[in-house]
Amino acid sequence: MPPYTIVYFPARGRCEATRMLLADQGQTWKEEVVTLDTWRQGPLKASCLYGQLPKFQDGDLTLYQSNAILRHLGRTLGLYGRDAREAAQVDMANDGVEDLRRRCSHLIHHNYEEGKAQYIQDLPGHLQPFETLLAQNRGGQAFIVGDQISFADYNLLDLLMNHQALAPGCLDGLPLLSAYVARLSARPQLKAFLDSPEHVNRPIFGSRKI
Ligand code: GTS
Repeated sequence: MPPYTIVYFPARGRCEATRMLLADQGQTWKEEVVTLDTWRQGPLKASCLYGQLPKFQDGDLTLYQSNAILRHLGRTLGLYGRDAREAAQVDMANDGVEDLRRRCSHLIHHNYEEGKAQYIQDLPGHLQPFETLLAQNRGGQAFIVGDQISFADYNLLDLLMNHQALAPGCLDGLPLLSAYVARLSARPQLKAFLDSPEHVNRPIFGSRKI
């Protein structure tokens, strides 16, 4: 039995970065897919610490909050920078990912038809900080921080791929980010996961707008 279990809705959402991390690190995990019907019945929601999913289990450790899950895996699998300085930079990058993820999620769930054009117009400004971070680290040829992959890379990669689905060409003016997406998604174990029906057939958002 794998030690990890992901309990989540049938979507990539806030779990695909965790899945990408686990797959790339050669880990296996169990999925417990929660349908909206089951969720609306109430008991599972009531049992969740913040009344939300994802829920994640690592053996007898139960975690909620997607970024806490990523950080836990970062600590335990050696994906949190080389030292305290890099760990702080990994946190900074990941918090930036979270800000844009929330912005995107708000668009999808609350303002899609009216807000999409403006969102796409503003997008380069929201992606530029990540291009800047790459430029500051080994000329953009490595990872978001340092010379080893971190949990923030998987989170950023997921966010960027989602935006490529929402706004094809959104990375065209951002050469380091474009190369970064191509380089990371070609990592053999990650590529195998990204090519798998499990990933391909899972919608980015449950509402299937993208
Ligand atoms: N901060 C939380 C995290 O990062 O895990 C947010 C979790 C969250 O918003 N979960 C949503 C949820 O459980 C689903 S999704 O936004 O990840 O798609 N919604 C159902 C509910 O009843 O709130």
